[in-house]
Amino acid sequence: MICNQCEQTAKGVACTVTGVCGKKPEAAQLQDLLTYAVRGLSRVAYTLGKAGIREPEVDRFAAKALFTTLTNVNFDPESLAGYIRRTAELRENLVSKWGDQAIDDEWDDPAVKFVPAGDLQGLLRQGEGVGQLGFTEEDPDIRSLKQILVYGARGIAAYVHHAAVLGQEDPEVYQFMHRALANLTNNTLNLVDWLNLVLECGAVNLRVMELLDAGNTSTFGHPEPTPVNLGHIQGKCILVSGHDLLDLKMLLEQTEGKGINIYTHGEMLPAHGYPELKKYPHLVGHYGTAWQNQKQEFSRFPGPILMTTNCLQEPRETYFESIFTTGPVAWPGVRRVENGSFQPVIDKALEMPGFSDNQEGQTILTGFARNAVLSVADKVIEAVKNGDIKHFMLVGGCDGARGSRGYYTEIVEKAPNNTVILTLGCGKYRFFDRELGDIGGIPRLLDLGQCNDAYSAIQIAVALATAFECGVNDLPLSLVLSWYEQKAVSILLTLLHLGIKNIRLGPTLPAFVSPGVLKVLVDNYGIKPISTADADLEAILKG
Ligand code: SF4
Ligand code: SF3
Repeated sequence: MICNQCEQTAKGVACTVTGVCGKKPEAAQLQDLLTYAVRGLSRVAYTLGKAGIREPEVDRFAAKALFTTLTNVNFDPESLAGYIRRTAELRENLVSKWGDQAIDDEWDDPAVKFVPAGDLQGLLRQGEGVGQLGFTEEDPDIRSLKQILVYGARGIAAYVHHAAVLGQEDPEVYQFMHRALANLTNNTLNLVDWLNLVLECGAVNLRVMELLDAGNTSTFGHPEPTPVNLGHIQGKCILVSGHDLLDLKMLLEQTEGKGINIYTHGEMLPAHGYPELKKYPHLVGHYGTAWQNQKQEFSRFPGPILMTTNCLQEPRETYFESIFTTGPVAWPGVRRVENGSFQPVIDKALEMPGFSDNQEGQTILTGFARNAVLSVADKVIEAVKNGDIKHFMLVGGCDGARGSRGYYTEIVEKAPNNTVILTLGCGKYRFFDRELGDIGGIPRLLDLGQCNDAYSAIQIAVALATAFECGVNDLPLSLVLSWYEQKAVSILLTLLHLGIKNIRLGPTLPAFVSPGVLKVLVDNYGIKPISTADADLEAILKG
């Protein structure tokens, strides 16, 4: 196997024997084969799309299939084999329905004729044969750009799926997804074409984030600043992790009046700020600090755990029994919740002990999405003008296992009192419970939400730039980002598409960015790796 798509890749180069994430070679081969099969499907869908022919079922399935290839989402060979077969079937359906219109001869792609083997062993052999997309390309920079595009498209696919379940879709987004994959075998593209395609991926992701924002706010209302308790109360309980707010809403409805308390974990924390979710009195608090302590915290939680998407390590045996997954998340032996019926999770909660006592916990704040922040924009602008706020730092992105992620804790702790820290994503668990006080009533630590809420952060930056009559790059705002998996790649591409400069990125740089491509990013965007918290803070504050 060869996989290099995430931040924790072995030796900073590639996982070759087994994944640092726990992905076995079998799952890796099947994910490669699935991506190959989706490429074939996309080649056909792209051709039809150019003629104005769209098949929403194909579009949605392609996005979900790509989503399953993200880090930590699907390690289940049987599940992956099912996706592979369905992908080929959908492609064949398109070809038989639309005939000649489904195939153009602009360039060939053998994936268009891919026939899945009849059994798992056969699929594994096919997976080995196709290798990972982009690795066969000889030019290291084009290879790198192809990989960035595939990983960016995977990130887009995840956000597309989240937006689609909330009824927000745009055919143009699907068409780009198909075009991106279809072009992987187009040999007429040169380095500049590839660079443009990668930046376009960022532009399309901005549209997806906008759709997701519309889906979240129209379904759950605009987040409001909300205190969240980190303790627990006596009684039966369920822990919900991941990004899917609709799953949480359905679970809250189905547990109403059953004496079961619901706690958020990881990327679910911002759920507490949404009016249509916080109205449930049995959404009682937040438990756990994500990555570093996940194993211990999950083993100790006295109720079932619902994983609605990734951003977490695969389940370890100690708490295996109490885990349930939804959506595209599938791990071998772990039970899945299908069709929005959470009864198996509820039954498990009633069977497990629950918390035996009340524990008063610290209170933290969430819910500072664009509406909440912009409603006090006057106050913020005033504080900047009179010098009470000297600098904003967006310290956001992903969490992960690497010890050097302590940098993010340190830079937040050491930031002077006249700085405001904006955060989003699961990287906030490195500092989310720090008490940083406020500046004239404006909290110094503002939680904008999930990585899914990057649109909110962009809107806030754009509004500040408008207020100060300058560009976003001229604001007293620095971006200090942490990445882990492919959704972060798509967000980074969005920031580059917007022309955002001088981003600090860590804890390590992506293994799939070649020296040549890195040089382009450094020369044109001033992107830089994080160094030490002290040195970076000094440079940031010097401005
Ligand atoms: Fe390795 Fe990351 Fe790929 Fe897992 S997803 S196999 S850790 S590069
Ligand atoms: Fe990053 Fe997945 Fe959590 Fe969702 S993109 S923040 S790890």
